[in-house]
Amino acid sequence: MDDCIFCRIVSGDIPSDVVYRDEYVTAFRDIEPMAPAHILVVPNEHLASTDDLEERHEAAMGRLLRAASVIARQEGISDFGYRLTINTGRNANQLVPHLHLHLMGGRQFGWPPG
Ligand code: DGP
Repeated sequence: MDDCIFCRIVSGDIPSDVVYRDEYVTAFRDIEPMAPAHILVVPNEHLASTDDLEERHEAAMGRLLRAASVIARQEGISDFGYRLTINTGRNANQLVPHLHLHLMGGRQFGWPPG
């Protein structure tokens, strides 16, 4: 999608700090980090949110989670733990309408989330 910022990052049209890429997903550092490590993992195919998921996306979604685990090790945040978050829609404050998994680590998080 030409007007989707994350599609343009996936295609390399917009520069970003990419930390992982494969045939299903791309991961890059969040431009407004909320933790010492804050990475977004996105499907290469445009999907607005988890609300658009169909059976054919299961492989990509499996890879999304596995990539997060690989990147967490790569970033050295696995031992102390990390948070994975997907915001879907208005009540969850989803700002970018291209499904993305936040991988955050390097500090203690609170629970419940705000
Ligand atoms: P969400 O609220 O879940 O939709 O989070 C969107 C995140 O995307 C937010 O943490 C900031 C990040 N973001 C927005 N635009 C850009 C961008 O152009 N580049 C990068 N690297 N991150 C972006």
